[in-house]
Amino acid sequence: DLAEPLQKKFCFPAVRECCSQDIDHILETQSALAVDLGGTNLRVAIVSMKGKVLKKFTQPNPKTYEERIELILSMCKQAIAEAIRLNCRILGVGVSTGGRVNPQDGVVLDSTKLINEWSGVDLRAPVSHALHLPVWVDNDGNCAALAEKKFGHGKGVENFVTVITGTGIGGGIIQHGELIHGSTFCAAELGHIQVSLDGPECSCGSQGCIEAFSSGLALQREAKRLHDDDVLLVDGMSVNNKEQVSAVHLINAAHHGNPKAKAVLHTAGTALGVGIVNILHTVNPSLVILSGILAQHYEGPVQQVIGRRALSSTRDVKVVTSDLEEPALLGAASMVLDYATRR
Ligand code: BMX
Ligand code: MG
Ligand code: CA
Ligand code: ZN
Repeated sequence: DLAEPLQKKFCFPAVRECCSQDIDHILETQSALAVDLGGTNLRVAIVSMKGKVLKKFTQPNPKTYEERIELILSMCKQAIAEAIRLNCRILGVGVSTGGRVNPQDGVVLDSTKLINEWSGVDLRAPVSHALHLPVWVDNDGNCAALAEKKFGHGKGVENFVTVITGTGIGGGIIQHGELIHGSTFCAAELGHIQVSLDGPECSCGSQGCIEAFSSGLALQREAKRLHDDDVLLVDGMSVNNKEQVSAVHLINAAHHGNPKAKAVLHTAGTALGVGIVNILHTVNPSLVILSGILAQHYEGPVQQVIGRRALSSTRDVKVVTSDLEEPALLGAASMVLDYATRR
């Protein structure tokens, strides 16, 4: 064996196999910047290869294009400084955003009024120019599906759907292991599945969408309505002056036995369930993953509606609540991590 005498002669360290500790180290230090633009917040995070959120920054999503771009860049710069401090190597930036996105071009095509001044926006160019990093962009619900596929209940599942409830309702569809984007990048806008011919107005301009019945904003609207009529709060509940009435108050009131709040939640759960039955009859997934703040409250009602209304061939579908803390952010990161480590 020639290696050993040569090593001694030239004093170079023994070439050793990459051990599991090295791999752990790489998985911890190779990271992505993830950005999530929602109806309420703008979030930027450092996400490791293993899907750990190492650091997260949150601000309200600004109302104008200029302020929003400026804040994205300044928060990313702050995150990059933090990444250097944490000894993380940033491989690129993944952006998850509400609205229809052309991921090939990194452009937001159009948006509902949940995000103002956010149509025909090239996100890739300004972000990559300012940060000197490659940039990937997709719709937030689609990103949530990517996160479930890489880190969550969707691992190894060929056909599944995810529905994420936040300010609005986002969706993502994995068919044969891949996201579907559709002919004009508007596939899987699951929040705008319509379950009523009239029904409440939606932020998209239509009415009767599941987002108008079951989103955080919809529940807040109903909570405010009940509060204005003085029938929201029951014994043991209060809303102080500074705090806004929100979906959380509605859920609390329902748990405290308020029949009006219970009725609102029942309608919300049924609307979502009917919407999901329509999804089952369109793409026939084997798994539906619910995520976001309201997922736990909706799991039972959705299963009940499926039991009563879905065609029998689709009824074996599993409905689960996500165990990921931040699906949209993790999915944004996964676009970077999957690409950057492709061989
Ligand atoms: C809206 C729509 C979707 C998005 C969903 C969830 C816009 C700006 N948004 O239906 O594209 O997936 O909201 O968004 O058109 P969030 O605000 O709840 O995160
Ligand atoms: Mg969101
Ligand atoms: Ca989507
Ligand atoms: Zn709508």
